[in-house]
Amino acid sequence: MAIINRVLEGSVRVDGRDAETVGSDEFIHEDRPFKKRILENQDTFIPEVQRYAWGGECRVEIDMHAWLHAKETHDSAMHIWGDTRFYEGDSEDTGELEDQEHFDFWVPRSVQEETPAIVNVVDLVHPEHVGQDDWARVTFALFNRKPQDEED
Ligand SMILES: [Ca+2]
Ligand SMILES: [Ca+2]
Ligand SMILES: [Ca+2]
Repeated sequence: MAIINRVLEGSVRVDGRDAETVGSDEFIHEDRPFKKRILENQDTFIPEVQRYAWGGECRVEIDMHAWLHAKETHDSAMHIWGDTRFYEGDSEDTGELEDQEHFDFWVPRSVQEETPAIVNVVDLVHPEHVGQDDWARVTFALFNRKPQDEED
């Protein structure tokens, strides 16, 4: 039996602010591309989009899963879900969890080249002092494409 698969492709971007009481705030604007073959009816963990750190004190972690549904029942739509976590502490490796949000959305088959990406936004915030919030925004921009033969 042929193995059915599609390619989940696009980017996961993190924008955020590390607020400072002394000196300027520090920002992240990091857009990471990725491309992953997803097999039908199989939980696929996507580790490429996991960790974004900045400013010496802030970090966002993303755990992301994909499930490709059958063409017959769901027209090969992908279900994407996972968790985002926002840490702020005395280093970028801190264990101080300030906020977390679950995400859960679908990426239908991108039928043509010009089909726009499916965009899903997750906001995280660490209310520190008035007007001095640390925050992060995770933006998923994804396509569900047919694999090309040359891909592995
Ligand atoms: Ca800070
Ligand atoms: Ca800092
Ligand atoms: Ca903290």
